[in-house]
Amino acid sequence: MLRMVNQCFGNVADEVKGRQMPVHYSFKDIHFFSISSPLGTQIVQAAGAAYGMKLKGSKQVAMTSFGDGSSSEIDFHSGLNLAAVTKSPCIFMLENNQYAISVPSAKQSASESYAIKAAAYGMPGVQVDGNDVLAVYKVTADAVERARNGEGPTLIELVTFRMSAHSTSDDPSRYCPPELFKQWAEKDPLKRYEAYLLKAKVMTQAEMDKVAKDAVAEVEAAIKEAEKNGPHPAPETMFGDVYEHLPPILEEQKAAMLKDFNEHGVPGAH
Ligand SMILES: Cc1ncc(C[n+]2csc(CCOP(=O)(O)OP(=O)(O)O)c2C)c(N)n1
Ligand SMILES: [Mg+2]
Repeated sequence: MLRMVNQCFGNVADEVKGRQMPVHYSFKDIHFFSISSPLGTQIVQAAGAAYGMKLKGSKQVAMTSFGDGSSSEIDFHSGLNLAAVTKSPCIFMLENNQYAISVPSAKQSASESYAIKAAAYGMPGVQVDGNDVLAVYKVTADAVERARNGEGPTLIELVTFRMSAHSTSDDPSRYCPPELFKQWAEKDPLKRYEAYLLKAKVMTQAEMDKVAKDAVAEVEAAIKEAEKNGPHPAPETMFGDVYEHLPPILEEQKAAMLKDFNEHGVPGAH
């Protein structure tokens, strides 16, 4: 949790050194690769990684997720085609939450579903209720098994709804009928799963309340801890991680930037 909050803050302990937008988490040790701000980038990256896994003969599976909006990017075509033609162990999770910022699905795609697009690439396409935790688990587990058995990629369309704005600069009341929020509130996946767990006597209400309370406490503790870390990574870190030996032109730029920083503080602040 702390690692995630450090990334959101882009502080001195952020493992990606403040180079990514918030929620673009990346954890090398657990093979969790960041999403990308340019939509769809991760689709081709996942297909490439999956092909590499296949060539190495590993039993790993690459899984990537993206929104309905990314299905219109050329990366969607390139990634799905590459994975299918190479029969790579890749799972494409398309979160169809009905909107790409303000663009409704009907203006995004003329296909009868997103899942159906898989047929053209020669891979299975599965449409699932994205608000049903167990259904999502089942179709994902099946896709992992297919991938591990050498049967290639799967496209999974998770049908859901975006219950809030795309971002803080978005206002869904300008384009989204209010009754949709009411309808989809009834299908809240957490409430549904809680109801199932109660009915199946897997957990009691008190146990579930404790899980929810503990989760909030964990996030709050991580935020307090992350606030103790320095506000941003040292400016010279932006020159690292690309070259083993920095080329002279970049050495020059680094020296000029550090001189400026030492005289005026944070770049852009003067
Ligand atoms: C290549 C590219 N084009 C445009 C954008 C601007 N943009 C950011 S998010 C977004 C819509 C994404 O749709 P979706 O993934 O369905 O997101 P949702 O609104 O459901 O959160 C767009 C067009 C971008 N980030 N990258
Ligand atoms: Mg969307």
